[in-house]
Amino acid sequence: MNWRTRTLADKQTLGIFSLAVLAVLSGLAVGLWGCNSNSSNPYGAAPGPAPVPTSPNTVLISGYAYSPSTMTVPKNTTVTWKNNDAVTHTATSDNSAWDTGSIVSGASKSLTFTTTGTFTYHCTVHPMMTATIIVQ
Ligand SMILES: [Cu+2]
Repeated sequence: MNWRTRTLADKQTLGIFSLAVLAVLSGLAVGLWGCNSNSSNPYGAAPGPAPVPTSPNTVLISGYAYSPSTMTVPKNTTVTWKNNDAVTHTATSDNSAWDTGSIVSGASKSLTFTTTGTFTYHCTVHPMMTATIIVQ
């Protein structure tokens, strides 16, 4: 009677031990799978460079030049000049119809064009800087 009981007890112990081993092994397997899953997780990848925002009605002043040198916009469009140079510039209509005035380094000035026409303009500080706004 005693040996049977002990054998049964041993079997139960072995059974519990086996279950524990299985549990640990499956835990390891899940852990490894989890690690692999994390390392290949596309959401963990470093984000790419942020897209450069485009300003459709902006004239960039850089290197003593307006860019674009010719811009065509619909009537009532607000055009912005952004000065990326280290010196002050202006955007001044050749016929004196409009003038941004001084745009210091890093600053922007905006004008709204309410009449159609082709406007050549220049920088009063650097008259060799010229460009054109076409308002349709
Ligand atoms: Cu200038």
